Amino acid sequence: MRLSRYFMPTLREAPSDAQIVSHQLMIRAGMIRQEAAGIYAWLPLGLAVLKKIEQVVREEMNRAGAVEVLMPTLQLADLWRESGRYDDYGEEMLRIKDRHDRDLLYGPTAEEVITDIFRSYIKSYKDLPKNLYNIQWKFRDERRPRFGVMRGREFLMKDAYSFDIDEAAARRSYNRMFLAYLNIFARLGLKAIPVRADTGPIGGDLSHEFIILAETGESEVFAHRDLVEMGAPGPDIDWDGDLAPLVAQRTALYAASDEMHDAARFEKEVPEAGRMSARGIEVGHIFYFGEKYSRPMKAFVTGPDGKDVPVQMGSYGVGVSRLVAGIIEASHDEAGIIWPDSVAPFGVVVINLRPGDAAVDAVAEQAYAALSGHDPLYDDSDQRPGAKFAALDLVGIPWQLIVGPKGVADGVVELKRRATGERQTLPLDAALKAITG
Ligand code: 5CA
Repeated sequence: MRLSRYFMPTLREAPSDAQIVSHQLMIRAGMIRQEAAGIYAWLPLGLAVLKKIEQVVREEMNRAGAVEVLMPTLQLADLWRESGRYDDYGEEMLRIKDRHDRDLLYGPTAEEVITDIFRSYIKSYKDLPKNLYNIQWKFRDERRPRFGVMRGREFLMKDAYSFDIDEAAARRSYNRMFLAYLNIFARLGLKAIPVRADTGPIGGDLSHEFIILAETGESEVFAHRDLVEMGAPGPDIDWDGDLAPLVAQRTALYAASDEMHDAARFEKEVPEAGRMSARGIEVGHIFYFGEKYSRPMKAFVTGPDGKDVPVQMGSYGVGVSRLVAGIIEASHDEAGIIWPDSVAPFGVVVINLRPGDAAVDAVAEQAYAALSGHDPLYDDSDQRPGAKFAALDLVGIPWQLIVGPKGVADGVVELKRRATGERQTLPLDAALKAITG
């Protein structure tokens, strides 16, 4: 992509209502634009990151055996009347009437819709287990939308739903998601702590939140330090095997969000040096709630003994748009964003310091072409070098390959790694090799 044709409206100053660093940087980098309170347009750079995160989430869900669907944003109120949640959900639900005076709503989550889909097709234990997910916009009319896309009203969520014949099988599905979540967050360069959590309006008796540490987070977590240091299980585990030990290894160590925190237990179970309390951002939340929706909505399956039983369900959410902000909170410096390679909007930017100079143009174009497999941005704009460097540090592309007249005369370019600030002067071939590995 040539910067001269792209749309990357960077700003020198953040608006005064942007209180946290991710919100400030997302606005300054030209990633999002607020259209109404808690409702954002995603500009090209923001959209590129959002799509990358979405893809990481999708790959890890598929690996864990989940299957993608796409449900509508608008849902029938009648489905929510069946589950009993239509009235309970309260003012966070955006209620809409169509031209026939039918009650619709903009989905804040999709347990009812997926249960309706499930019950229309699946009648036997032989077709279980199933895990269906979608990555779709949700709307919650939050009382206090704030911090940009961190707490929006319209936001992108990955929501998965598991269906099993009995509780033991449902726990296996829960464990699969628990471990898949750790892998997702690790691939995004994040350290996520699974903590016991309250189930709120989703319901159920077993639930974990996944929290990444950040001072600006809205949640408070209390945890054993060893859990924070424990790595993700990695992709190569046996997804159909017994995952309980891997989960138990992690759930054995104390970790709780503020609503579930038990100070006495914390002090008893965790030696003083191992106690950690910190603020964090909830980026995922998983629930096991059994029959809460299947019983009232009559999603029954026939078991091996010929008896019909309500299917056992769980649901599993990831805040995809929130993660864009969460990653920035975890990875930035005074100059701007530092994207992990896995979600960077571009892999590399080729910076032409003197567009119009035939020799410099030739080298820059050659570099741009050679990097075509690495999502390159080509800064061919005629801004002064200082302004280019400031804007490109701000948007956080992992590699900067700088082509200027002096270097070209000497047969070299400059290569800068955004994360460390490390710079090297080297021949173009060597620079390309460093980037492409
Ligand atoms: N049905 C379940 C799981 S699919 C559910 O809705 N869970 S949830 O309410 O915890 O939301 C899942 C994730 O969406 C949260 O962990 C959070 O990361 C994200 N999320 C929730 N509300 C917002 C919001 N207002 N803005 C941005 N992200 C949000």
